Formats: sequence, C-alpha cells, structure tokens
Amino acid sequence: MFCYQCQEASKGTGCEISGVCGKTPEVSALQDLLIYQVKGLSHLTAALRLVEVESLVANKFIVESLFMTITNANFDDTRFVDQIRKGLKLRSELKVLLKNHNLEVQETDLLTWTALTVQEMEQVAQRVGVLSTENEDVRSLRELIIYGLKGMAAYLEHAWNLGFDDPSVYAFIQRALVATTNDQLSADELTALVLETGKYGVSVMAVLDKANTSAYGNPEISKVNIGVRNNPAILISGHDLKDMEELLRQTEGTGVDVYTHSEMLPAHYYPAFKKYSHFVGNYGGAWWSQVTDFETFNGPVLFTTNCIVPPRKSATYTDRIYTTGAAGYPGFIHIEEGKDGNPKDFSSIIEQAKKLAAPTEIETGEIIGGFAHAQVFALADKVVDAVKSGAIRRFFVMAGCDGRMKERSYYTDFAQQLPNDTVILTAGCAKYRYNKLPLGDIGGIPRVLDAGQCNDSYSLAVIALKLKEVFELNDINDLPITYNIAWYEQKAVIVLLALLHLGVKNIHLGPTLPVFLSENVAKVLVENFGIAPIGSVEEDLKMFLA
Ligand code: SF4
Ligand code: SF3
Repeated sequence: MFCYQCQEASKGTGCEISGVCGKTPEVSALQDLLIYQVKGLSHLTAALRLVEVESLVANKFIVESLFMTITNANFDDTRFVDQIRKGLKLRSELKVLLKNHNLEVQETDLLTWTALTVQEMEQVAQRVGVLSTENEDVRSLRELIIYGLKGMAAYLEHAWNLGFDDPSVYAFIQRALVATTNDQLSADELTALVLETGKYGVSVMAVLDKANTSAYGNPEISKVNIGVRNNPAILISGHDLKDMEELLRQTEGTGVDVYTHSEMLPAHYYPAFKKYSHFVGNYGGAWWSQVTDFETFNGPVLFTTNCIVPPRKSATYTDRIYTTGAAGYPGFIHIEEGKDGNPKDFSSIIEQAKKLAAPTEIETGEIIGGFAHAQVFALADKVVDAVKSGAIRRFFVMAGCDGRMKERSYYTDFAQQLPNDTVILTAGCAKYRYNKLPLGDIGGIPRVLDAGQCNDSYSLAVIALKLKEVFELNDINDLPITYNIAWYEQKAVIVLLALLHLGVKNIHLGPTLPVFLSENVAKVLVENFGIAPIGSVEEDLKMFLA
C-alpha cells in the first residue's frame, strides 16, 4: 500500500505497511481501485456531457465514492467491494448510453479493466495507486487535486441530503478527475486546475451553507452544556445535519437523550434543533478522544461521517457503534438509506439506548459558539467599533482539524499566549485545543468565535470579505487577520484551496506541511501564496504581532 493523503502519513513520507489511521493494506488497495474507477467513469460522463446527457446516478456514485475514501471515514472492505462492483455495472450502462448516442471514447485500461473477486481487485489496484504516477511533481499536483475533490465531495453530499445541489460542481469534479489521467497536461496546467478546485470549493461550501441555513436557520450565539443528565442517551458524531435532524425527531418522547461528539457540536447553534428538549449537550472532545469518550458515554454512538478511530482491543463499546452514509467499519452496524423516500430508520439504535446506562459525567460547564456569518453580521457594529478603537488588535483564524499528535499542543499554547486584545475565529474540530479555556471576552465579544464545522470555514471567509468592504480595503490581506490553520484530512485541503482562491495569502499551516506536496509544488505555494509552516509559539507570536 501507499497512502500519504493525511497529516499522519507515516515517517513523514507515507503509510506503506498499514495506515497510522488504522487503514489496512486491503482497504487501501480497494480505495485506490475505487478512485481509479471514478476516473474512468468520469471519462464516460464527460463524453456524455458533450451531447448534454447527464447521468445523475454517475454523479452520485462518483461523489459518494470520493467521500468514502476520506481519511477515517470507512474501514470496511466489504463496502468498498460492493461499491466497486456497482461501479463496474454503472460503467457498462454508461457505455450503452454512449453507443446509443453514437459516441466513442478510447478504450484504455481505465475503461476495460475488470475484477469481480477481492483478489482480482487487489491485483488491479497494484498498478493504479498513487505511485503509478512516476513524476513526483505531477503526482503531487494530481493528488492535491484529488484530495481537494474528496473534501468537496463530502460537503456536496451533505448539501445533497438536504435537497441542495450545484450541477456545475459535478461537471467540474468529473473534468478534474479526467485531467488527473492526462499525461499531456503541463505542471502549469495542473497548477491552474488546483486553483480552480479551490474556486469550486467555495461554491460547494456556499451551497452547503445555504442548505444548512435554509433547513435549520442561521446559527446563533449559543451556550452548549458539556455535562450530562441522568437518562439513557445516544451520541452522534460526524458532520451530517440531516442525520442529526432525523435522530432528534425519532428519539423525541422516547426518554432517550441525544448528545453531540466532536464535529457535531455546532448542531447546537441551529435554531431548528434548539426546540428539542432532549438535545442535551456535547460530550467529550475532538474525534481522536473517542477511544475514551465512548467508553464512559455508555450508550450507542452514531457516526454520520469521518472521523472513526479503530477501537482498541480492550474497547468495551464496539457492540454499540453504528455508521451511516459514507462511514463504515467492520463489525459496526450500518444504517442504510431509507427506502422509497422514507427517512433512515434509527429505531434499532434507540431500542439499544433504552437498555443502557446514562452517560458518566466527565466534565461540567459550557462552550459558547454560533458565530457564523449571519450572527457576526448582526454584531458587526460592535466588532467594527472594537477594531477602530483598538480594543481588538488582530483576529487569528485558527480553523481546521484537531489530531492526536502531541505537537498539536502548539495550538493550545498559542491560544493561551495570544494577547488579550486579540480574537480567535475558528471552525472545524481544531477548536477543541482551546474552546474550553477561560479566554474571556472583549467588551462582550468572546475571544473565541466559533463559526461551526470545518465546512463553516466558508463563514469565516464571508466575514473577512465583509470586513474588507466595511474598512474599504482593496485587498483581503490588508485586514488585521492572521491565518494559523491546523489540518488533518482532505476536508482541510479543500478549505485551504478555497482560501487560496479567495486571495488569502501567508497562511501558516501545521502541525506539519502536507507530505504530498513535492518540493517543487511546495515552492510554488510558498512563492505565490506565502504558505508557511508553523514554528515555535513564541517566534510565531512575535512575527504575527510585529
Ligand atoms: Fe496513512 Fe493518513 Fe493514508 Fe491513513 S489516511 S493510510 S494515516 S496517510
Ligand atoms: Fe475534524 Fe475529522 Fe478535520 Fe471536520 S472531524 S474537521 S479532522
């Protein structure tokens, strides 16, 4: 196997024996093959598009497949085998469609390989993985595009689940996948495609923002309880708000409470979910703390997306973990899509919860959040006055991901050592490094403004653009905002590319730079965008505040 798509890539080069994340070589091979398959399918859909034929089934399949291969989303080999078989069937159907329109595409290996057994799939995977692109820079650019597409696919699927969509994004995803198979493209052309990926990243996050806020209202300032009550309960993790809504609806009146874990915390900021009195609070920390949080939670857990950590051998919770959507893990129960337009059926989770103990309290108190764009705009006068008077000297965008690497204590130290006249803007699970610290407020404006999930980084960009307008600046980089972003998986990649597309420069990225950036590609990003690694807290603070 070879995989270097996330921040934990082994030895700073890539995972070759098994994934640090827990991905097995078998699953890694199946994921490689699935990515190869969606590239092939994209050749067919691109050809069909020339005669204005759109395959909704292919659109959905490609997005779902990309999403399934995101770090920590799905470890279940049987789900990948099923998906690849579905893809082969879809490929045949698309070929018939092409024939019916008298269209031809060149029948290369991309379109002719077959593999029905797992062994055959693993054999094909051997020749199509990441390392099959020999030139290091071309490989780096291709993978950067693919990782951006994976993040984009995740966000698109959440929007889709709420009935929102942007057809231009499917066309782009498929065009970009085809481009990653084109040996004629120059490094410059691929670099341009990387930036275009960022452009569509902004579109997708805008669509998801519209989907979430149309369905559930605009996030508003909220205090979220981090203690527990004495009822049996279900913990919901991941990013899918449609699943969140369904779980709340189906648990109402059953005596079972609902708590959020990790990236689902921001669900508490939406007006539509506040009406549920059994929606109690947030339990535990960021994704990687699940190995202890799930032990003490005592009740069932529902994963709606990444990030799953393979349970330790000693784990006592494995018989009460459920997955849905793109998420999967061998041995966890998977909740399928509802049939005939019916919602997903969470009754088995609810029945199990009723028989289990209430969560054990691990902390008490509150987290404040809900500072997405509409809420910040409502406070705009106050914020602008604070900047003008000097009460707020600088904003620090500390969005992105958290992770288990001990170097990530940098972010806690950084937040703690920031001067009192600075404000942190955050989104994503990165916030767990400092969202329980008593950092206080500036004239009533909390010093940590949490916009929401990683996709709500879009809100932070909208806020920056608004400030640029208010302060009548020509360049977004003239604002008193420093970007010190933590990354882990591919959603952070699309967020980063989106920020680059919006013209944001000098982003600091940590705890380490992506190893999938070759030296030359990293150089392009440094020279054109000022991307830089983090240093020590003291040095960085000195530089940012100079
Ligand atoms: Fe390694 Fe990350 Fe790939 Fe997992 S996703 S195999 S940890 S690089
Ligand atoms: Fe977190 Fe996985 Fe990236 Fe959504 S849940 S930000 S790491």
